[in-house]
This record gives sequence, structure tokens and C-alpha cells, in this order.
Amino acid sequence: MALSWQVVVFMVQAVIIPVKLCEIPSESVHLIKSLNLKLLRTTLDISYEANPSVYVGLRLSEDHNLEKEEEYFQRLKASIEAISTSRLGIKEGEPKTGLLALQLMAQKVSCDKTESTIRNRLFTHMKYHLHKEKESIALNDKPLSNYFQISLGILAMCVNNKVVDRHVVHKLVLAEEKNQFVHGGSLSVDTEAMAGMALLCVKRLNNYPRELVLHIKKSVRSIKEKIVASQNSNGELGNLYSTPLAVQFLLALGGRKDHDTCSKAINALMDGMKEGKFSNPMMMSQLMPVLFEKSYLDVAMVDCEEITNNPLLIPGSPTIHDVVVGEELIRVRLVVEWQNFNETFEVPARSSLLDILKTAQKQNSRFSFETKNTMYGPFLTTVNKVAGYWELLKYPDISLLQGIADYRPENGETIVLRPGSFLEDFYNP
Ligand code: B12
Repeated sequence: MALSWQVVVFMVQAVIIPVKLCEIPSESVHLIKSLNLKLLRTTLDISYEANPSVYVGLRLSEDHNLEKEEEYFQRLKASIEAISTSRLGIKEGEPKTGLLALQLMAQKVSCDKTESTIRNRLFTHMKYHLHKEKESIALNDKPLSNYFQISLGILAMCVNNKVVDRHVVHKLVLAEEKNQFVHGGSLSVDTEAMAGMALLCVKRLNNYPRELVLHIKKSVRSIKEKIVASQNSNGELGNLYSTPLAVQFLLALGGRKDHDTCSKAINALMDGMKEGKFSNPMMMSQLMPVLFEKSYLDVAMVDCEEITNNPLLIPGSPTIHDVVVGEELIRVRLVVEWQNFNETFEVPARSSLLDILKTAQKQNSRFSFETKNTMYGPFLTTVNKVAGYWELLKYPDISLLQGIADYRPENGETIVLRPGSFLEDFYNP
């Protein structure tokens, strides 16, 4: 039977017009612009230390306010120089593997002609950190920081065209084989994606023995399978906040086979953006490259001549907050597991969990807490003088997807603070 002309046209188009793997819908321009402005606005608040991940995100965008980006880079440069001139070493319990990696990537996308001595010192620090991470894995079967940061470190060296010690790469490959990329108790899709990008990059450097290359290829395939299998009914890969890095990995991998997986994931991201779920600068910075169909591997290819200024990209005041607390009051119950603490507090509607913890501390002498500032915001480190990893949950067992400064409980909700695995030893010596 003769084919109708529409079928023929469709088939010809399918052959000559390449299907893009993770295409961003064209009607999303406004959404993307507003995220770009939101991210740019976070750079204006000088009470926060400059965040290299935010800078990398801005540089991988295709819309630039060159003046603001330059001002921000000058602030970053001061901390980069301070690290590069510091003595080689790692303060007990404070590895800087991830931070150094992000600084190296920031330096690369800045097109700054930083003195080569400073750049070389940074590479030396990075190598040293990766070496110490490798030693820790060999000795204790766990990194000093985590596999996400080791992957970032390998990636940062690689996009700067520096060869990473093959034993370090081998440790990452082995960890993937042994399913060691976990967050809390479950699979860390973020880490899978970051490791996947690092391995893709080193594979392309073409500098390793054949056997290791075969191992790398096998790991990349297994990472891809795990990421694709992690897609939920909303289209998210893992959860909403691991989806940006997972899509970056799929983009870096290329090929057309995962078109469906990727477009569902992009839709989930667009919905998340519309619902205002991307307000944390770190999360926005990991999402930014995806909106321009890029991945962290593109850090290697930033073309300084091509970056042009958009005079219309003007961020508003840095003090505009996305969420304002309401006048009406809500009731939130706070439970501290293992400590027999179970109390209800009244707070203004839309208060963050951090506000609730502050209220609890003020009103109840049996409750106290401490936090540590990180690039993602305040990290809860200590509850009632017990230090370690405290997991945040919504009763009974739903692990929160946001930190204490971003999560806003609803009226009647119960928040559970649970000692994480390494605190269990404290309670069950
Ligand atoms: C490793 C990791 C952890 C480890 C960190 C310790 C370790 N073993 O190294 C553990 C398991 C403890 C952890 C805990 C949590 N995490 Co976490 N974590 C990560 C991961 C995979 C990498 C972080 C990292 O090393 N970054 C690189 C370095 C350079 O940054 P850094 O600031 O120096 O790193 C430190 C802090 O970031 C801190 N940290 C880790 N996670 C979080 C989350 C928040 C909200 C904050 C404020 C800090 C923080 O630990 C890092 C290592 O010391 C990211 C994935 C991602 N996409 O970024 C998720 C991620 C940041 N975590 C997330 C979440 C939700 C949490 C928890 C709130 C989960 C929970 N329900 O309890 C808790 C934090 C609770 C608290 N006490 O405040 C989300 C954040 C999403 C968002 N909207 O902000 C991410 C994106 C994972 C995800 N897709 O869901 N995390």
C-alpha cells in the first residue's frame, strides 16, 4: 500500500531534523528569565559570603549582567586567593574538597587571567584533597567529605584539562559498583549524576589504561540505568532537587534514546519553578545550566568572546523576600526522637522551620539547637546539646526535601527531628 504524503514528510523530518534530547519548551522564556534574575539578586546581598556555585550557574546562562557578574567574581577571587596561599592541609573534620572544586570551576568560567601561580596552587590543593579522600576510603571505606564532593573535585580538574590520579578515579568507580552513593538511607541521585559527569569527563580525556576505561564505561551505564529507573510519576528523577543534576548528566551523555525520560523531567522542573519551589540559591545554581541545555562539562568550553551583556537584565533589590509570614497563627508540633520531647508551638502562618525552632528555644527551656552556615543555608548540627546529623521529617516518616530555613510547615503539622545513623551509636553505645 502506498504511504500517504504526510507519513513520508514525517519520516523525512525525523531523519533530517535531529530530536534534541532535553529540549526546553520555548514558552518558558519568562520563567527562565525570572530565575536568572532571582539568582542574580542573591549576589547583591553582601552579608553572605560569595558562593562559587552561584557564579558558575550565572556564567552557564546565556543571559548576562556582566557588571554584576564581575563584581561578584571580585568577591569570590578574594576567597580563592586566600585558599590558594594557605598551607596545604585539612582541618580535622572539615575537608574543603567540594568548595575547592567549585572555586576551580568558577575561576575557569570567569575568563579571569589570574596569575598562573595562584591557579597552580589551587590545583595542588585540589590534588592533595583528592589524595587524602582516597586514603580515607582505603582506610575506613568512606571519604573524608562524601562521594558528591569527590566527583566535583574530579570534574573540576578534568574541565581544566588536568589529569586526575587514576587511583582516585578507580575509587569512585568502585563506590558506584558497591552502591555507595546514598543520602540518608536511600539512593542519592544527585551523587550518581555528579559522579556520572565526572566519569564522562575523564573518559573523554583519554588518559587512562584500557582496563580502567572499560570500568568507567560500565559505571556510566550503570549510573544511567539507576537515574532513569529513579523517575517517579511526577517525572522527577529522584526528587525535584536532584532532577537538575540528573538532567545535566543525561545532557552530557547525549544520544536520543532518553528523550521521553528527559522531557518528563524538564516538565517536572518547569512545574517546580512555577510553584516557586526553587528559591534556594544553591538549588537555583544547579538548575541554571539545564535551562540552557548545558551541563557542568560545558565549563570546559565557555567561550569568553561570546559572552555578551544584556542591558535589560537588572536585578531588583536584594531585600525583596519571596515569602512573607502571615498574621494568622498556626500550630506546629515538634518531636525530638529519643529525647521524649513532644510539644506544640504557635507561630505565624508561613513561618520557616528555623523560625519554629527559635520560638521553641525561647519558650521552652528543655529545647535548644545550633546550626552551621553552609552554601545551602543553615544546617542543623546540634539538638539539646547532642551534635551530629539530625534528619528532618514530617510525621510519621516523610524525609523533608528542604532545609530548616526553606521548609514552611502547615497548620497542624508535626515535625520530627531524628538522630541520623552516626548518632545512633550515641544513643545505643
Ligand atoms: C552529602 C549530602 C548530605 C549529607 C552531608 C554530610 C556528608 N556526608 O557529607 C547528609 C546526609 C548529612 C545530608 C543531610 C541533609 N540533606 Co543533603 N545533600 C547532600 C548532597 C548529596 C551533597 C552536598 C555537598 O556535599 N555539597 C557540596 C559542598 C561543596 O557544599 P557544602 O555546603 O560545603 O556541603 C555541606 C552542606 O551542604 C551540608 N548539607 C548537606 N545537605 C544539606 C541540605 C541542607 C538543606 C543544608 C542547609 C545543608 C546541607 O553538608 C555538606 C557536607 O558537609 C546534596 C546534593 C546536591 N544536589 O547538592 C544533598 C542535598 C543538598 N540535601 C538535601 C536535603 C533535603 C538534606 C536534609 C534536609 C534531609 C533531611 N530531611 O534531613 C538534611 C539536612 C538536615 C539538617 N540537619 O539540617 C537536598 C536539599 C534540597 C533543598 N531544597 O535545599 C539535596 C539537594 C538532596 C536532594 N536532592 O534532596 N545531606
